[in-house]
Amino acid sequence: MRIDANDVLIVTDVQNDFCPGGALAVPRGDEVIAPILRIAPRFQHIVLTQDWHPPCHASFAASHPGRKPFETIELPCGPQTLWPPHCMQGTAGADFHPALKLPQAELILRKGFRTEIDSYSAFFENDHTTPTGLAAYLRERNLSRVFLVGLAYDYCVGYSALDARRLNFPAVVLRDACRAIDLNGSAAAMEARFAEAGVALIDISELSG
Ligand code: VGL
Ligand code: ZN
Repeated sequence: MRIDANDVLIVTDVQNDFCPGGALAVPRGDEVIAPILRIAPRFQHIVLTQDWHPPCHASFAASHPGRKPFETIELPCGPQTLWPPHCMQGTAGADFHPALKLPQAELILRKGFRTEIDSYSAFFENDHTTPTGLAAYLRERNLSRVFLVGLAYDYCVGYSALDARRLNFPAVVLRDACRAIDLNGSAAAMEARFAEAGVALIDISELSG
């Protein structure tokens, strides 16, 4: 697959809290950094996303007395998996991993900043209707195809890819530049949804140009 001038690389949530030693460490999460740095120079446009929660965020188990991390509860906008507090605004855990050196990135898109609602996708909050502004940004800049990498494969990368397709952007997930949380089969479930939605799933070795 050839990379062209209207393609954008969306680097999802490569933050300290999602890497080993972090508050919500994705197994081997830091292993995405080397492949991301290897392919980044081939893209003319890069967007970074940053999970960015206020202190008592609705996705934190600690915000729901008696609840534990990795349980699911019902919120007004639907089911919500509860997480350990992570990526709190202004903390070291919310910083990008120090090895993720991508100064050429053109946009840092923060998400999950409203207390009452989570946002896995870079395009919509978890009500699936409140836009983050990313679709309008991409359209206005004529960035028409999205390539997705980062953390976590089965949550923020995955939901961003599905929403990209819903908005009619061709979407390509670079599988070996992602790592999954894999909670109750979530990685396999997301892959089934990729197939249904027309998300292309390739390894970075399949990129050319
Ligand atoms: C994510 C769970 C909670 C992610 C963010 O980046 O995939 N997962 N917040
Ligand atoms: Zn989060």
